[in-house]
Amino acid sequence: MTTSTYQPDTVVLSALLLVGLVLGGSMFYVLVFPAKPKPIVCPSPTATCVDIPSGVSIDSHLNFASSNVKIKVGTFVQWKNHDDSPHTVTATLVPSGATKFDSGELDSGNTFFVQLTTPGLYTYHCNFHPLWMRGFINVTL
Ligand SMILES: [Cu+2]
Repeated sequence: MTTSTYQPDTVVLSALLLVGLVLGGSMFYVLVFPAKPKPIVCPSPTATCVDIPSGVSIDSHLNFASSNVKIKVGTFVQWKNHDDSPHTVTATLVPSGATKFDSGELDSGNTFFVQLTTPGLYTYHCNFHPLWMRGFINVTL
């Protein structure tokens, strides 16, 4: 006859159970409440607003307004689509070391923003109307 010398320690088991619950709980929280980008206030000292004006999809005399902005490095630019057609804000040229941005399809009434942390000249256009929807951002130190 043998007797098992292995006696599960209830304290250890409870601790493991607790750790499991905490890890599982935080995973649940992360999955159910994913981090959302903080909304920005525009206009503000740190955010420049650019409008996508109504009618720009059919009127080639219109453009991003303003299509040429100068901002301080580390601040934001926010675009808002006031048109009833979708547009995009798609970087075409960025300073070396900077990441190209692309809003994807920006539907009517929606906004898109970027924070530019590399100084230099950025150019962008709308993928749907690249012939007349072109903009510049000059990011200064
Ligand atoms: Cu467009």
